[in-house]
Amino acid sequence: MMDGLLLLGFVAAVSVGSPVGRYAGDKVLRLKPENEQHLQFIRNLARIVKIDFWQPHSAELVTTNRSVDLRVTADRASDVQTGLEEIGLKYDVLIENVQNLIEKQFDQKETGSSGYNYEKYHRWDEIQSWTANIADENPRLISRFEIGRSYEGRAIYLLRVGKRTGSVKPTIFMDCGIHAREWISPAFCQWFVKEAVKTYGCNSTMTTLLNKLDFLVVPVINVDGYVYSWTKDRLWRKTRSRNPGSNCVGTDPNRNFDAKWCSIGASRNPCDETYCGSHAESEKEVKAVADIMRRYYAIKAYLTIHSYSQMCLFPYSYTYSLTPNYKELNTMAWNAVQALSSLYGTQYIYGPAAITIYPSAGGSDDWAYDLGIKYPFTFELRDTGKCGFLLPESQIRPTCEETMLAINYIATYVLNNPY
Ligand code: 9B3
Ligand code: ZN
Ligand code: ZN
Ligand code: ZN
Repeated sequence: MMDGLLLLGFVAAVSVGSPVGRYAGDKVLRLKPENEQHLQFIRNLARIVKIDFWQPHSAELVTTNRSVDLRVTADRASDVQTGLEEIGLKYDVLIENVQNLIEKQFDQKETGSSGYNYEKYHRWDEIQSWTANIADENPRLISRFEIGRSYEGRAIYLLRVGKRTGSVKPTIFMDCGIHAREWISPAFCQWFVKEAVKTYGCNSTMTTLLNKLDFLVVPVINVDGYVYSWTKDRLWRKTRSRNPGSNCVGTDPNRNFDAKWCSIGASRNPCDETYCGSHAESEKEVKAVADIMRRYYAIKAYLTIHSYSQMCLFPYSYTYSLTPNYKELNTMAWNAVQALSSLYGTQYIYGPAAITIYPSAGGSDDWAYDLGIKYPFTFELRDTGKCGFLLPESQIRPTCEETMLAINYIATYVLNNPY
């Protein structure tokens, strides 16, 4: 049997048509390649059929003994499954029908007047008004700034959260929504700000943190992508900037930072999910965040929230080399995941990103570290693939509650270890 070639007969087709039902019948499979033949099969698949890698994010990063999550379109699913079975490539079906899972999340009705519902995913216009309202209602703790505009002209907001003391405080920068489809991420940034204002003055940890530190929170960096994930394509990852000479849209903002830009684990092809852009910081959204971080001297820790995989990652991604403070970062990550799991037992893995998830350049955490911020962490929140990016709203609360423990641990560490 000519393994891998049996799919050659397929016509590569990009799914077009209305957003409604775009993913009807699509499956997410978790493949477990064990040998070179299996890898070859997956690479061929990527070439011939339009498949969407969920983890890792591109075909080149596929290796043996590491599982690969990918979405196959409905029309190809059974052929792909047959192919996998023929070459003995073991797999699980993580999601039977992607569209069904998507629709569950769009169906929910607003709860109405009882205030903002932090246990739902929200559209950008709602999040935007939320940033204004929470700042207006908590003037002693929160100020809102517009740090730039997206490619399509939307404002990118930064909330400064912390008791005003009149002097510069050690600061923790946290961003959410770099990747459009990772909806739990903006939900977490909102949860964090809500918890801060709700528990300030009652909870002693939060009170100390907000008295002595400032948090700079960007609830959604990639606003255009986020809007697009609500209106056109729930599984959109990148920005929405146009690429001259190509019909493909968008750059991966987490490959666009100026950290050994595009040297590994990123693509020069605008049609790929990990396209690194035309140059470092080509994306206005990335530039806006990088400019703030360059200007703001007091940033001691950088936290960036993604999903999914349940991981706490730290630099480097662009090299297998360890940072000089590797031991300290590793201990912090260990403690952070301990704290997180203490609530519901959710297990996280942790370590330098290159070995823990995959090597890739242009990421925000590596860039922050090289800028001189000693404590940068990427969190990949729930789950481990059962729903992936389509994490149900019922998991927003537990995910955010447990993640708060990890963030509070890191913030307390930063407070107690000045530099
Ligand atoms: C990727 C990079 Cl480049 C980094 N420096 N840190 C974490 C990651 C993983 C995320 C990504 O952008 O692929 C997970 Se969605
Ligand atoms: Zn809403
Ligand atoms: Zn991400
Ligand atoms: Zn991710």
